[in-house]
Amino acid sequence: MLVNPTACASVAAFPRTVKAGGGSVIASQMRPTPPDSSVDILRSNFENDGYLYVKGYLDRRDVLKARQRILSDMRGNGFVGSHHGADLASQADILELERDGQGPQLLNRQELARAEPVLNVLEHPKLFELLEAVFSPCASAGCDGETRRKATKSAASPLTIRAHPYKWLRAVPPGQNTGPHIDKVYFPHLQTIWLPLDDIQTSLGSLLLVPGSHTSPAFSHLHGTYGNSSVGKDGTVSGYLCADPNEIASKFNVTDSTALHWVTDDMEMGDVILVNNRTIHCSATNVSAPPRWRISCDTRWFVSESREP
Ligand SMILES: O=C(O)CCC(=O)C(=O)O
Repeated sequence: MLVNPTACASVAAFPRTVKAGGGSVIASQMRPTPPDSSVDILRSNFENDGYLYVKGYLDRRDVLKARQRILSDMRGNGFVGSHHGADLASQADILELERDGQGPQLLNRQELARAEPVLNVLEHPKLFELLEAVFSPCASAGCDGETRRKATKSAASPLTIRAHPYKWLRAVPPGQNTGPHIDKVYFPHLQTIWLPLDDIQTSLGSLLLVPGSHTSPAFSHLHGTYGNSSVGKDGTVSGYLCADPNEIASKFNVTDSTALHWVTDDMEMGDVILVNNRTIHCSATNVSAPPRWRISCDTRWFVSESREP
């Protein structure tokens, strides 16, 4: 299928109507946490909001290298047009949605996820540091960044942090999104870090979250039913709360309408989002014009207290 790029749509202010699966939500802007924040701020924002959105945490140039590698692979396979010459990093207009009935299937391209410039981002040392800051028992007790960095590198670190070898690398075409869910039903013992591998405006399919939904009593029925189920093995198949996020309230007895409040942002390469595994989230539908692939990766992490014999 050939697609002709046209002019870019203008970007609306927040709160903004964002399409998500079978419905739309009004979304406010996510609370950003600056990358140089103290451990206490990182930790308290994550605990209060159920997510941590650290703007510009990774070097954008590193993310661009990863993106370039992915796009040149997609171009080689005919999924990305060649009319942008070498400037692959800034454009990913869709040339063809399918070849021989298949899309790029990046979830099945683990060797691409492990290509050097890509893995450099997906397992960047700073991601280990962020997890250490948020989950280390030392974090709240005035442990400064330098002490934490040393602890992370030394055998004295109280935490064991390992990246899950599987990478949920996605090229999402127009019309698609991931439905509302919490990660606990797929991965009860893992943490998620979502990484935009493009500048992902809401119209391209940014992440949408419900802040506070990990602890709010408004969602106790949801957590006590759906949240205690095990709906999928690897997160690549459904297990969604519903197709339309607006059905969550009636389906899960959420009577406090203020609790179901969505946030999102126009995300940029280098931003990272740590998501509590009880926080309700989904991705916005890709409604990009001109149509483009949304390229991102959800990475999962084992974080546990070290139990040395
Ligand atoms: O990127 C997406 O479409 C969904 C990501 C997600 O839901 C997750 O990382 O848990």
